[in-house]
This record gives sequence, structure tokens and C-alpha cells, in this order.
Amino acid sequence: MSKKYCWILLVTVLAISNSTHAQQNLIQNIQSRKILSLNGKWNYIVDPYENGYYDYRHEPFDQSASKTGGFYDDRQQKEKSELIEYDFDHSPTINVPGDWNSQAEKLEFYEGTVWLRRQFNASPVDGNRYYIYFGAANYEAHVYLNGKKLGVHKGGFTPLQYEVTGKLKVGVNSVVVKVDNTRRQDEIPTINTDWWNYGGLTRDVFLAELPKQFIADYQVQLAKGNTQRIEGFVQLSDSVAGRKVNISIPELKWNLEVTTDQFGRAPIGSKISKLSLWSPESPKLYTVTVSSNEEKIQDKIGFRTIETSGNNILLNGKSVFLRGISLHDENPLLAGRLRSEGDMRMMLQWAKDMNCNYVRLAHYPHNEEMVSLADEMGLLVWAEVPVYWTISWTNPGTYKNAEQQLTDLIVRDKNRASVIVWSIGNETPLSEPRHVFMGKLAEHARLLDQTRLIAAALEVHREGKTIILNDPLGEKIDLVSFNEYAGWYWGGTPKEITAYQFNIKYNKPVVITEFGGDALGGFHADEDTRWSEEYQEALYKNQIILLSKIDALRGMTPWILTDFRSPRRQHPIYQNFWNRKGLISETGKKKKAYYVLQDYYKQMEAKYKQVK
Ligand code: GCB
Repeated sequence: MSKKYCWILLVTVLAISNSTHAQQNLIQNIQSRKILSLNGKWNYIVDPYENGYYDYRHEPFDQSASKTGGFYDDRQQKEKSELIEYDFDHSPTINVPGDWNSQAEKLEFYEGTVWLRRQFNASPVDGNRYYIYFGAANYEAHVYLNGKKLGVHKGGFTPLQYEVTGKLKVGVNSVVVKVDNTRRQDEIPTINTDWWNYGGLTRDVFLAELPKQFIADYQVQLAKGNTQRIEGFVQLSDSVAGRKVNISIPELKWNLEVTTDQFGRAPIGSKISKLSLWSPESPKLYTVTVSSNEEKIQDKIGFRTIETSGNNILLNGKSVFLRGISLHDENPLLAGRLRSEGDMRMMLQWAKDMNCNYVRLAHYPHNEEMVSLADEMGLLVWAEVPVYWTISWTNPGTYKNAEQQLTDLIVRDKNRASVIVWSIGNETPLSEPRHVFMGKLAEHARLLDQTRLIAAALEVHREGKTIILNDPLGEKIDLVSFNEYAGWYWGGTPKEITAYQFNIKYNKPVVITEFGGDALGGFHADEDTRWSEEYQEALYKNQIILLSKIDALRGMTPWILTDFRSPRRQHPIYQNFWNRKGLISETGKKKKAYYVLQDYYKQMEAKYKQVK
């Protein structure tokens, strides 16, 4: 049995087992099913002492059926003598999707538990199946429907879903979620990061109605390095053999019928011709239909290959230079997580206007809609999990959590042509336990997807004027990617950094994941003055000179497209809780360095047009 097959079986078995309180595996493209949006106003209760979860002996209410008092019961007073010390109906509301920090002034710095409640009407149909789906909840979510616990999920940037078949009432239903964004050492990410810890239900929430036996998952992609062969699988929700499934691309008159095995899985492997390949210049997406006896769903899928060969990155067999920029999932203009398609388009359009063909969606999975937009707008994507800085390398639970988040990311976005890189982490410091942890993650990513590149943003160190990259993880990954802050954290002023040389151990394409420096938009001075736009501009000019010394340089994602909020950044004049390394300020104004990168990318675009 191939490794790939093995994995798919594992996912399938987990997907269908419906154990209480466990995260269930994700249903592919659930948005395209019949859904009832649960976005909108949710009532919330801020609960710093977790009063709605623990009794006065600090024992959870939800561990004992006889205990009352848990806020998840969403109780209403029936008798005038009845004591209930909370009331969702009279509590304030916030918008979902949306983090709480940016929606209520008193919650700006809040890290802890908030209860959120939404009521909705349902009229469940016998024989159909129902799932409640959250695009993301940061960080730990306990989910309850009509007072019954559905499950607990950890990880702030990947979806969670629970089957609620048989648990919905005809009429009014109440869904209550306890969301806790407390930072903890053993979690992913850990306590120390450089971004705002936005808590809440930050992405779409909906109820999905599916037939009894539905299409749980599918993968329809080009085989590695082969532009004429589609490979993948369709997975039904139940382990039923002999079911026919049809996959078609009507525009190409391409049709394939496959049959499920005893696991309810039908492998796909078929020749295809006349495909217009997906690329940033021509982001062609085909409507792909997947249908079973009970269901017919559609997706928009692009087809491309991605590989490395020596120092080159080959997109559809041709060498490509990745003209990129890093992004956080944050709208600088409103300060908060991106909430709408408009927010996401704005960010990606800013990148495109800078002549980018590539974005690094740092440092955690971004919204799946963002990745679909990258497909549509023609931007290649580096996707990442929040294995960031110094996490608990020896804790098995921490590893399991990281692996789960990586799995969920890959399961979610595996049909997106834009995604070419799975990144397993950022700036993780060298040590033996870290090598073991990261090595296992790299192998896991490779097991899940052999068609994309595996990478991580590594660290460099210096000896004299030499910048050295010799992280052993470099052996296991496909790109040499590192963050390099010459001219900001070390190396003197911008004009001094061109004296450095590189010593890079690996013969692989080099894609720089970060460089940059802070500039307060609108602050002008000479190029040696910290925080000025001129300093940042000079830094970009000299970084480009410095990095051009690397023969294998095949791309970069400087840090970062826009200013973003971070509690670490405290200078009262220049930062005020903003990391100012953005090329665009928090008011949307382009800084001088934006134009340096824009010009450089224009040149690189012209240069790589000539390269075969
Ligand atoms: C880094 C981190 C990034 C920070 C950035 C900075 O190396 O990867 O998350 O925000 O540096 O501004 O220092």
C-alpha cells in the first residue's frame, strides 16, 4: 500500500467516526452545500474567571449531568424566584465573523474566556445530515448546541465542525461557544509571538445540510510534474463499496466515472489533454463537478505543476522567480482580522499592484476564502502553520497539536492551485529536540502531499561579514528560506549591509522569507534616521543589492505588506502597539520602500520572461 493511500484511509476512518468531543475531520468544500449562515450578531458574555464553566469548587459544570449553572445552557428565568446569574438576551452583541478585541474598546487587550451565543431557526429533514461549521475560533473553543456539548477544538486558524444530526430542534436552537484565547506555553502558537492575539469566532459560521451519504472529501489535481494526468480521490462519508462517483470538467468535455472500494473511497488517475494551465499570468480555473447518487457539488479548480530542479523552481516546467510579500490576516485600516471578501481583495490587490506574483500568508493558516481569491487573482501562495519561535519541542501533545493543524490546513486547501508551499514553521531555534519535532512535521507534510513544496522560514547566524545558513532542517525541505534582518536588528545602517556575503550549505532554490525595517508612514528624515520612510527605502535598496549576491535566489517575501498590530511594539512615538515594517501604513498610504520593491519586481518580471 502506498504511503499516500495509507494516509487517505486514516483520514477517512477518522472522518466518519463520530466520537464525542473529538474534532471531526473536515468536509471538503462544505461552503458549496446547502447552508444556513450563522454569521451576524452574537450575544457575548466576558468571563475572565470562567464562572460559566466552573462551579465554586472549580469543577466544570459540563462534566456532570446534574450540575446547573453552565452558561452553555442558555437558561431563561421561568419562575420569578429562580436564580440565574447570566442572561445572553440582555448581553451585548458583536459581529461574527469578527474578533472581540477590535469590536469593544474594553476588550482591546483582553485574553481569556468569552461566551458567544446565537439563536437560529431550523427545520431538520429526516434522513438528512447536519453539521455546524466554524471557519476558525481563536484559540480554544467549547461548542454546545441546545445545552449539549458537541466538542472542544484547539487551534485558532483552522476550521472546526460537528455533526448535529438528531440534535437540532424544530424551531429555535441555541448555539453557545466558549472561546478562550489565553496564551499558553505548550500550545501552537506558544506564549510569545509578534502579532495581536485576536480572540473570537473570526471566520464564517454556518449550518450545513447534507444527504445521508455525502461526498466527504476529494482531491482533483495534476500529478507531480505531469501536466497531462489528473490524480486524486473521492471519499464518501460512509465505507461503502461499489458506489459510482462521477468527476467532470464540462468545459473540456472531460468525464470520469470511478467506483468506491470498501472504504468508500474511489481513487482518481486519468489522462487529460487540452488543459489551460493555471499560472499568475493566466489564473485559469475550471468548474469541476463531483457527483454521487445523492449529491452533486461544484468547485473551481486550477491545474499546474510545481517542482524544484537544482536551484530552480519550476512552475508548469518553467523557471519562475517568486515576487512576493508577506501578509498577516489583519486589516490595517480597521485593525482586526479580515472579515469580508472586500478586505481580502484589498490586501491581495495591493500585492498585485506592487507587481507581485506570490504572497506569504504568515504565520498561520489564513481564511480559506483568501486562498480561493489568490486562485482567482493569480497569486502563488506560501501557506504556514503557527509553529513559531520557541515552542515546547519535547511535549508530545504540542507535537500532536502542530501536526493536527498542519493536517487540517492541507486537507482544507489541497485543491487550490495557488498554494505551492506548505511551511511547517517560522524562526525555530536550533536544538536537537527541535530538529526531531520539525523533521517529523516535514515528513508528515510530505506524506500528506507529494505534489507541493515543503519549506520553513529558517534562521541564519553570522561570522564576521558572512551570513551562514546551515540548519540541518535544510536537508529535509525543498527551499532554502530564511529571515534576515541586516540593516535593522544587526549589520549597521542600510548602506553598510552590502559588505556581507552569504554561505549557504544547500544547493536548492533560495526564497528569502523576511527582511525589512520599521518606518512610520509620513515621517521623513535622512536615510540614517531610524523609523523614517527614507531609512526603510534605503534598507530595501541595499537588501536587494545584498540578496542579489545569491546565485540561487529565486524569490522573496519581505516583511511585510502593511503595518500590523502587536503588543510587543511599544515605542510611544513610532510604534504605539504597531509593527511598522509595513510597506503600506495603517491608513493605507504607500511608503517609499513600496516603490523600490515595485520597481525591482518589474525588472525581475521582465528578466524571467526571457528564462526558459
Ligand atoms: C520576524 C518574525 C516576524 C516579526 C518580524 C519583526 O523574524 O518572523 O513575525 O514580526 O521578525 O518585525 O521583527
